[in-house]
Amino acid sequence: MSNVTIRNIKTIFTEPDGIRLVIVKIETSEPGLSGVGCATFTQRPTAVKVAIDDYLRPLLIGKGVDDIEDIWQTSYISSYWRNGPVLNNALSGVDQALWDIKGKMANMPVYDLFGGKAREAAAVYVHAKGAENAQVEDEVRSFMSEGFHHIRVQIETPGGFSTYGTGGRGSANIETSATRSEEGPRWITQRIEKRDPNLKYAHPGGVFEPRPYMRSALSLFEHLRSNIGFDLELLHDVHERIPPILGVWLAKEVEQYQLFFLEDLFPPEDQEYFRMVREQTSTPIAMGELYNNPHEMTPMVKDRLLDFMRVHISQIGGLTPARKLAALCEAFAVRTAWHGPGDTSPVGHAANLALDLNTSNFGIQEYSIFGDRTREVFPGSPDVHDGYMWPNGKPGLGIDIDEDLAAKFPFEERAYGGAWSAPRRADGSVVRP
Ligand code: GCO
Ligand code: MG
Repeated sequence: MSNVTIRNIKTIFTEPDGIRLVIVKIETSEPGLSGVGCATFTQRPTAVKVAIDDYLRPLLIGKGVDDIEDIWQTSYISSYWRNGPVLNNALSGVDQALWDIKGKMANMPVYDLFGGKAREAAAVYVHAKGAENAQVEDEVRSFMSEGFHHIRVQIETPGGFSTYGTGGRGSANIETSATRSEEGPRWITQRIEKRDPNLKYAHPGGVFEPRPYMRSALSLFEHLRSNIGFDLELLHDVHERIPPILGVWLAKEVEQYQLFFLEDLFPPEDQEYFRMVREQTSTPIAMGELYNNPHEMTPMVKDRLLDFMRVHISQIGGLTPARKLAALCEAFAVRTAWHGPGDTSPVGHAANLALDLNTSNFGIQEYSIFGDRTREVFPGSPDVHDGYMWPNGKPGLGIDIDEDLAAKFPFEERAYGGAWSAPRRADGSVVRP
């Protein structure tokens, strides 16, 4: 038992490459001993800062750093109501920073604290996208030439539809229903707002129609399998946008393309539909990035309704709960595939990696290529090459933040505070993101 205590808890905002990141830094009573953690909820960063500064900080200042479990449980119930995205991210920042400190005090990487490496490095998947099948094929081939073997593929739905994961045109060019695409129903919605070119938006919004999207996705898989073959793992994210029964159909249709996994076929609210998918197809299912609450996860795991757990570790409160979730998943042969998009900071990726290296039921790690400035702000950012994320062997999480440099990249102004702008059906009704 050390007598090292928490002297200060700082919440740091930085946006080096266009994505708002939230980092917690814990400074201790031991000079020079500090830890960092990811609390990035990029759609609500200021709310997370308030949860840390006004609630967790006064609760934890002066506490010993050793008993992470007690600090986690104390913080978890401190708001009485719990399992929400804001407090969970705040808690995650503190939790990851305490594991970082414990690793430094033990002079070993966090994965060694967890019981050591089950593998040398973590296989990752990267994102290929485009407006045409051939364009996606080019991106896939360039990633393959760099050694990546697992590639997520997303294609823009022709006709100006909004499509997830392509950074596509979406609503920017929607004037009136006259501009409708050739496909799908007539666009009657007037609810697509014109976008202010001087403002940043978290998400394009726009018009989404299930059938045109599904046709373009299936045509992409057919194209890639015919042109590149089956010696490549393909992944795809439906992003929970289609009516559930169509999801059941899609899961069957894609079986012939042997995807590594099909992600977010349904929103958490409709996850009972996975029972139908299980009864009718063996397409590997990935789910979980939208989970905050154990009640959402446990039934899916115990009934083996998914194959890959895609939780965003900071959205459930950090490494302490994620380790337990990984163990629960192991008992039911569910593999981990922790969420790792651009709105997971490099600290969050280092935390993902600590678990990926130690967990026997590791499946794959999502990787969103860090920008150069982001790498500079976060010395020790995990190294990725030959299709794997590699540990640097340093104590703790092996990463830090350059606070002076981070301060040079303050958050940029965004429409609606950076809220996710809703895609809509042609009739104007809201589509889940
Ligand atoms: C993914 C996700 C992300 C989310 C984003 C939300 O699979 O990587 O779907 O792209 O949409 O993290 O902020
Ligand atoms: Mg996703």
